[in-house]
Amino acid sequence: MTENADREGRPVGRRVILGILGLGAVAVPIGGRLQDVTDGLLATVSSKDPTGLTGLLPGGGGFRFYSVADSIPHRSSADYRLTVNGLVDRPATYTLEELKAMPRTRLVRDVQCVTGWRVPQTPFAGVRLSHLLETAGVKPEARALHFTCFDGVYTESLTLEQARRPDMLVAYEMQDKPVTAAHGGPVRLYAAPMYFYKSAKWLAGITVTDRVIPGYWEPRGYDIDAWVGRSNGRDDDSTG
Ligand SMILES: Nc1nc2c(c(=O)[nH]1)N[C@H]1C(S)=C(S)[C@@H](COP(=O)(O)O)O[C@H]1N2
Ligand SMILES: [Mo]
Repeated sequence: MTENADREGRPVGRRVILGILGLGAVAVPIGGRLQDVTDGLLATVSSKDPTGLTGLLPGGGGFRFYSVADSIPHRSSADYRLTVNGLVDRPATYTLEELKAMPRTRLVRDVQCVTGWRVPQTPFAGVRLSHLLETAGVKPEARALHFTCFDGVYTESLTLEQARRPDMLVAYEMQDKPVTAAHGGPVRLYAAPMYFYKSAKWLAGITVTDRVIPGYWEPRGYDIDAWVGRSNGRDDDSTG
């Protein structure tokens, strides 16, 4: 398979999704063994979409699959860990069970990708970022959060003030089911009031920092403060 470049000239790996399209099956070889992709990564591959490698997820009610990495990273529920560190009094690493034992929040909001597609009224459940921050004890000089992913590539950021909002979740359920590997499971971020690129999939680490470290897409042209309807050129209604 060839590597394609999108319209801004960045290389986008397409081997995996094209392999999946070729297979037309719900099991794909990743890391040398077959793994279930319950969503079934079929249908379209858009070369015009600047936010990466995409494919429609048929069972997903209009969701598209996005990954800037070449493959779907996979971590079992048992092996999953989330690290919270940086400018905190009590750095910690949590298992999925430990996250599920924390106060649970379920939100039903619209999912809005910056490229235009939208999935209305999607349930997400998990633990509030604010709860994890309170548990960790944020130091006075802290200003922001830096998120890392176990795809080894993607990163995101929020200011501390944004992260403390009640609609910012570390989510382990999406559409009232465990977050699938394709959707970033076992655990992804869900930044409800922001464009979906803020909702980092395959979440591995939260580092509290003294300044915003722009995320993956942000040096590539998207706003750091990604409020739906108020950023990425939407302020002046120039792009609808
Ligand atoms: N790790 C990681 N997280 C990511 C992305 C990505 O490429 N890698 N893409 C973002 C973008 S642009 C969107 S629209 C959503 C897509 O989530 P979905 O694949 O569950 O539809 O994930 C966001 N989080
Ligand atoms: Mo997106």
